[in-house]
Amino acid sequence: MMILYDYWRSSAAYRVRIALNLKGVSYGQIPVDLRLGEQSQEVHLRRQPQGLVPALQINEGEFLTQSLAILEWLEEVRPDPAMLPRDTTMRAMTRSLMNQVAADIHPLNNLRVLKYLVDDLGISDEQKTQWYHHWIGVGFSALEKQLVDGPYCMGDMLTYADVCLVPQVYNAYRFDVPMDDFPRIRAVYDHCLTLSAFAEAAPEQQVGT
Ligand SMILES: N[C@@H](CCC(=O)N[C@@H](CS)C(=O)NCC(=O)O)C(=O)O
Repeated sequence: MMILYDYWRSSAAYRVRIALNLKGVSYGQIPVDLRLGEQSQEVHLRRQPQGLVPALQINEGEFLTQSLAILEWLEEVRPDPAMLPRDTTMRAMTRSLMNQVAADIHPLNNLRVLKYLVDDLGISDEQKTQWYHHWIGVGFSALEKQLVDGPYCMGDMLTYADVCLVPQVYNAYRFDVPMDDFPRIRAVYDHCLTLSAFAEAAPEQQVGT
């Protein structure tokens, strides 16, 4: 059985939990407590040399890292149900949305970045919140313009774009980002949470919360 090394509030791990559920893969979970710094311990660095979650153990001693790489791998080994459109243009557009969340929005607001801003550069908690809200606002404003009529990011088809978006929206709510200007994003989020694959992957449903 595959084992996901994750943390309940990690949005990168949340993406992988949703994808595993959608693909119908049963998996075990081992929490890596980011609050306690377990991600930087030697034992975890052997799984994920960057000191991040998630890491997915697919065989004894064999780990996959980087949530988008894991999503793509799952699509290859478990093509049904498809999480990327068949049409090559739509596929590229889906991957663009995935990358906007995972490569442009999320890294700026990751724990280690926020910690560095506070601990090393000495910004206040208020400035940290301002930073967080700013970069979510920039990213979501652009995303909002690209979403077509729902219920999903890509219209009728549930895709990995939704799998990436939902955890980021969860995080935005957690940090009290004003969401009034993003009705399409909110609609996708609300709809996805009605699906069991998303609901069961939610942070509050994980052990060690
Ligand atoms: N690009 C990576 C990002 C992984 C990542 O940043 N994980 C965060 C949690 S969402 C983490 O482990 N942070 C630990 C830290 O910042 O020390 C992926 O998609 O897997």
